[in-house]
Amino acid sequence: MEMKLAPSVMCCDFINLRKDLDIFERQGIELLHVDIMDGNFVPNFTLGVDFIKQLKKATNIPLDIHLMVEQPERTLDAFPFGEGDWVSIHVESTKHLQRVLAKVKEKGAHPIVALNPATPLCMIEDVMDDIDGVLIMSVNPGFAGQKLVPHAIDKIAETKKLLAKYGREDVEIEVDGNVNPANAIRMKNAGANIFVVGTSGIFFGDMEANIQSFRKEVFGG
Ligand code: S6P
Ligand code: MG
Repeated sequence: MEMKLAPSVMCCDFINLRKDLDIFERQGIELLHVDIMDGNFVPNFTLGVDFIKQLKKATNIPLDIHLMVEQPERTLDAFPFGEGDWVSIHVESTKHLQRVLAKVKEKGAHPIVALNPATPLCMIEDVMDDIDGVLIMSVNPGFAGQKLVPHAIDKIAETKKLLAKYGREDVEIEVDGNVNPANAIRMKNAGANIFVVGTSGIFFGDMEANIQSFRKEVFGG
């Protein structure tokens, strides 16, 4: 499975966003992780529809849109995603999970089913045919800069097993929250291949050097 690095755009310097995007493009970043929060599903607000529209004009890097909103079926059509993009839908956010995941697929994007730390893995068993990815939250969503919920590592390993049980070894496993190199090595060994990196992974000091050393330390190249 291809290893993918997905910097969390909410951690960027918005006043100098072009500078960060240039670094991501130079470093061959695979996905841009875009956190959408509605102040309801999580107690915070972050990026929105207009921001994504501008981001799409500014870069060709595919987006990884993480929807932390109640009832995403009500607002999904407003988001300009398509071919090559990834969209995460939280199990806890909708009564109509299958329908929302299918809609993401219909729009040409890769559907990912996302789980909060306290949500059991069995909740995804009935949408196995509808997903290209599983997002295991390794912190409770809402804020950058939090500490790893340790159970997330075992949950990644359980996800890997569950996917194999359903013959879905092609489904990618993403992790989000406190993905520093040391945690990421454990996450990778457990089966993750998409790594959302924020304040603990790359957004400090020399970001470009941090991306390079993360790849080397965690991906081995
Ligand atoms: C959190 C959000 C994440 C953060 C990321 C930041 O609710 O979904 O994508 O931006 O966790 O990384 P870090 O290293 O600060 O935890
Ligand atoms: Mg996120």
